[in-house]
Amino acid sequence: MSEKVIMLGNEAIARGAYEAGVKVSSAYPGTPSTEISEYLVQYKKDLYEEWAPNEKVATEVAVGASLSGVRAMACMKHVGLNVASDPLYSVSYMGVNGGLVLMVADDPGLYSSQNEQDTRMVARAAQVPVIEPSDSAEAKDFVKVAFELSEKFDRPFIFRTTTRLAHSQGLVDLCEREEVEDKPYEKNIRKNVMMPGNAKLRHIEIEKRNLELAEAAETLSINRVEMNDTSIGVITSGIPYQYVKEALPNASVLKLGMVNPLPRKMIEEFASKVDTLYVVEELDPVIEEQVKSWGIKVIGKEIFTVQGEYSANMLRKAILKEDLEIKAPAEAPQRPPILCPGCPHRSVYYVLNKLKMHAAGDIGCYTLGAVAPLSVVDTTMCMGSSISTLHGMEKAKGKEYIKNWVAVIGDSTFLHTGVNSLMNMVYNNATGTVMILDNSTTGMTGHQDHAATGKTLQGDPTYAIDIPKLCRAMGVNNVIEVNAFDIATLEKVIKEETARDEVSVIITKSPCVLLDKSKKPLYIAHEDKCKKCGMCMKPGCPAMTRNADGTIHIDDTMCTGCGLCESLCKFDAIELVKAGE
Ligand SMILES: Cc1ncc(C[n+]2csc(CCOP(=O)(O)OP(=O)(O)O)c2C)c(N)n1
Repeated sequence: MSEKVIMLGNEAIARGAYEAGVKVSSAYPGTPSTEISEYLVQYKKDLYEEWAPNEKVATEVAVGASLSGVRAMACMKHVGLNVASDPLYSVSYMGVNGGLVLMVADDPGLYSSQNEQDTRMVARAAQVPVIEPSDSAEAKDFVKVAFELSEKFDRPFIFRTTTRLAHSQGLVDLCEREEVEDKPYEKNIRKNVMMPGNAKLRHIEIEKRNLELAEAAETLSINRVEMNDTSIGVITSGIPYQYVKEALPNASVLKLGMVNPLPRKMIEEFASKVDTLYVVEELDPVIEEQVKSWGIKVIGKEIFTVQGEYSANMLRKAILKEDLEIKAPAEAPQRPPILCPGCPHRSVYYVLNKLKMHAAGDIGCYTLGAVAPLSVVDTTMCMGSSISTLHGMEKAKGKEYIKNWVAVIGDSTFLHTGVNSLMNMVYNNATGTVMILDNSTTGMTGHQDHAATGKTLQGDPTYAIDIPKLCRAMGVNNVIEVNAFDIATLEKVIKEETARDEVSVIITKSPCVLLDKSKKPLYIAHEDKCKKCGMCMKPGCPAMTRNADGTIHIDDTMCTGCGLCESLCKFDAIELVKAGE
């Protein structure tokens, strides 16, 4: 008998992969995709899963596993697919042996991303088919469909989700794992060695396969028509399908489970049966533009936005012209992001701020060094970019120009793509100071291990890459390690290193405060000794507030006992009253 359970979208994808007989999964964390890999760990008896240093590596690992004959996958967020786009475009030509699926999560509404790009656009450019579920049940079941189609049509597939699906729950019907037999490895140089002569032929081949897949899309059960009242017809897919069903329960709907390639005949037929046709898709007009290119009259982005998430109310307003005040889908009180109390990044930024330094920033918790009162981070673009941005400035303006600049990068981000940029600095005789804010984890995405933490995704101990040694091995002569909370030493070292005419790396090593589960030290502020000078407030710790008379109060429910405020108080008004355990 089947078992029904409630699952998060990402949990359902992991379950789907297990049931589909996947044998290898490689991933790099990225909200909202991260939990797929974390849920996969429960199946480690049957399935190998790992964190790779970045998405390109993860994709190539999955390609290797597929070539060897097993079902394999790689997981990432939408911007991760950009990092993986080099293998993506080529494996699109190569095709697969064992089924190959990339799980890619988009983030309409930018809950936790640096841009709002639409993976379906990338997939179209790379000519990779895309499957998109609308709820947890489909998230699980469609994974199997993706693997079957991948093998049948010899194409890698993208399995696209969005934040709303990845992080909402739904009922799922559990099935047994399908034991998929490994396919024999076949040496096939024409298919798998992408040099021009072979790639030319493969391009012809995949154009053919795309047509075959588009033909098959006409009868795929995951593309379905729900015929109802014919005055309004809607073509939709993914999470927007749920909004359509809620706002327009009587409308006719063409629900697409495969969004690339599209079933043209099915769409034409559906269009011919309804009076007014809409395409409801979040982000880019991917379906809409294709449908319009076939001469079909359809309403889309003329009335719907290309930004953010949709909602049922938004559709009611746009289509039914109901007079509604549209609120954001989840209307929580505004809470700007802020570094946690006790975060080791705060003291680093405090010192940089004091020294009036600029930072070329990167992506991670430490991006919050851009926020007042620290306001040190001047740029943030994409993972690994801090070091190369600083390098570009130096090459443009000379070494004196960057003497009041540093690059700041986290440990996970350094291993992701920062390493290459540091290599570039050394190779090109650069000057400049790189600060690696090493908190021993991938903090921003929820504490995933990485190549320098000494633990694998499966929980096994492993060699921890030694970041200082790695920097020295690349030829950086000045590698200095400092405790992030030792602000006096930090100040001295930053002054010394930024004055050099060589590359230097300062590694501030202090674990993320949320990793430490021990009892915290307790500090109190003595109102009678407080001179209201505000020095202790400069780092912007959220555990510190001013009383009505201007003296300081430490909220002991928030304080983690890092001691930064105590080290800044010249009047002994802040006292350690109980040591940590
Ligand atoms: C290409 C890409 N992949 C993944 C992410 C998601 N992501 C944002 S920051 C980050 C790493 C943060 O870890 P670390 O550099 O160690 O800094 P911390 O947050 O711990 O301070 C990740 C994986 C992303 N934004 N871009």
